[in-house]
This record gives sequence, structure tokens and C-alpha cells, in this order.
Amino acid sequence: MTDQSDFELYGFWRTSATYRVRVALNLKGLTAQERVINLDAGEQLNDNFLKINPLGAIPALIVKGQLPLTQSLAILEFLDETHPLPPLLPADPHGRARVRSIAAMLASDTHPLITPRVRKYLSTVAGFDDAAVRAWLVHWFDAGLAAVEKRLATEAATGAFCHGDQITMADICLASITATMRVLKIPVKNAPTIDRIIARCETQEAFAKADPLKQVGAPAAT
Ligand SMILES: N[C@@H](CCC(=O)N[C@@H](CS)C(=O)NCC(=O)O)C(=O)O
Repeated sequence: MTDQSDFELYGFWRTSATYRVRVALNLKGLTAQERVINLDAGEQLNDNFLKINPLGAIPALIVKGQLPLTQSLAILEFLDETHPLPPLLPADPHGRARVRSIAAMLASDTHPLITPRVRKYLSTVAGFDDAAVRAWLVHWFDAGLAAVEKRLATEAATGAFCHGDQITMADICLASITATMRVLKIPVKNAPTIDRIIARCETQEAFAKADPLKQVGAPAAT
């Protein structure tokens, strides 16, 4: 690396999974030199990038001299283990499992259904027109967030944030989904607990700095 950043981060301005890593880096006070992989230009499928992630997906985090790290949740866990403060998980095992469970509902069960590769398959192979693709996106965002809202609104462990009053990886994953919905101009519906938690997250610099529209390559806000 030519600059003084702690890491290299392969990402793109609007992506949900890269957002998660940006927020975690910001919370930990770490910096990354970003390498843009333009998803609109299909750069995730270039040979050079496929050597970094054969799945053709960002983010990838490079720790100098080591193999690339992929998968945002694995990267969040890595950052938390190597830079423990502030922690992204609570101390108790049950709480840790709850936070990982909410994070997985968002990053593992909701996010994959709305990725560019799925949208491309729907429009080029499955015969979806633009309206049908949009209806698909709205359906899966709504289904994922409705389930998370139900948990957050009814479980006693919910506090100012998804788990108690400290930011955890559940909040990072929740905000990563709502940030992407905002980019796609899809509203969050009937989710007062999510709305409250996201409003609180957005007061935090670590989240504000990761706003997709503030990243290199983002279009001017409309
Ligand atoms: N589970 C992965 C998902 C990675 C992923 O799908 N990233 C999207 C951007 S948010 C991507 O690069 N998609 C490329 C494509 O779908 O072609 C993670 O959390 O890192």
C-alpha cells in the first residue's frame, strides 16, 4: 500500500455489504484505501477480481501480506477480534447469538435476494421486466424487515439499538439494508422500531460517514 491506511477495501459506493465493513472500520477508528469495483460495469467478474473473490462479489478486505478476506460478516468478526474496542458483540453468549441471528436475518437471508447477480438473472433469464424486478425487490426487503421488526418490537433485549444500548453488528446489518433501500428509493414500511433504531444510528458519525451517497463514485444526491 502506498498510503498509511490500515487496509485495502474493494468496494462500490452503493453496496450494502461494503457499507457494513465501512461502518465497522469507522467504529473501530480504522482506515482503508478503497479500490473501486464498478458493479454497473461488471468489474466484479474481471479475472483479476475473481482471483480475490471467485464469487464475484464485494467487499474484499486486504490485510497487508495476507490472503484477501471476503464475506462482510466474517470481516466484521475479524475486525472485532483484532480490534476489540468498541465491541460489535455483547459479552454474554446468549446475547452474542441473538445479535448474530439478527445480523444473519439481514445479511444472509434478506440481502442475497436483491443483489445485482440475482436481478440480472431475473431480467435476462427469467423474463422479468423492470416492474417485476422492482416488485421482487420490494417483496424481499419487506419480508426481511417485517420479520426483524417483529423480533425487535417484541424481544426484551431490544434497547436504544437492536441489542441493548450499544451498537452491535445487528445495527450495522440493519442500517446496511435500509441504506440500500434508500438508494433504490424503496421505503421502509410499518416498522416503527426499525425506524427508531435507524434514526439513532444515523446520529453516529461512523454510520453517517458510510452513507452510500458520500462514497467515491456516488451520483449527486437527488
Ligand atoms: N454475503 C456477501 C454478499 C456479497 C455481495 O453479494 N455483494 C454484492 C454487493 S452488496 C456484490 O458484489 N454483488 C455483485 C453481483 O451480484 O454481481 C457479504 O456479505 O459480503
